[in-house]
Amino acid sequence: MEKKYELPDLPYGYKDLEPYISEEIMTLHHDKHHAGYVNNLNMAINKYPNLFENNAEELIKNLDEIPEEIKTAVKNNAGGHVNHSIFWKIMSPNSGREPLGKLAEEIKKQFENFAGLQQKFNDEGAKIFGSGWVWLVKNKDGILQVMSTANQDNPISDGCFPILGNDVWEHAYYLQYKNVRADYLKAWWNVVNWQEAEKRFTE
Ligand code: MN3
Repeated sequence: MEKKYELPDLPYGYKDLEPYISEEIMTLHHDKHHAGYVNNLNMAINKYPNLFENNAEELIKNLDEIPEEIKTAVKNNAGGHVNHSIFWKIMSPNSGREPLGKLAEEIKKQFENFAGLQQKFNDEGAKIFGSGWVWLVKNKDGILQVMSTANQDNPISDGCFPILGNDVWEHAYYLQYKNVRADYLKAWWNVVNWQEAEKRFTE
């Protein structure tokens, strides 16, 4: 079987985000969950190998062009691959703890201050029923906005560009935070990679 899509390495060690995200969670999350999305995506696309020309972002931007037989598999697994590839990069053991540069200015403009963004983002993340993601995106008009998506959907399917995203599937936090998703959402800010966020915002 051709294997076009590949699991990226974590840009830091499995235990480097402790105490906020445990080594056990990071290991399972990357090596089992993300790897599963990549494998399932390769299996689906292998039925229509001409689609291997598309990177995973292109697949989920153009779901209308995916054959019906594999559309759901592509939506879920290309979405899972894209979402997690972003997620690992926008976290870091050297967080900086505060937004930087142009992004920091824009956060002030849209949310009054950093705390305003955190509040809105955490509320949105807490509200998600079942599995999904909470995002800070640049919307179609270039304005910062907090939004959520269900399952492995990504804002780029709605024409928005994700700056930050937090995974609120139970596999992302349950082993450490149990049912208290709100504590995970709060702790997560300690590992946000603000340099990467600024890069995404200005690119
Ligand atoms: Mn996940």
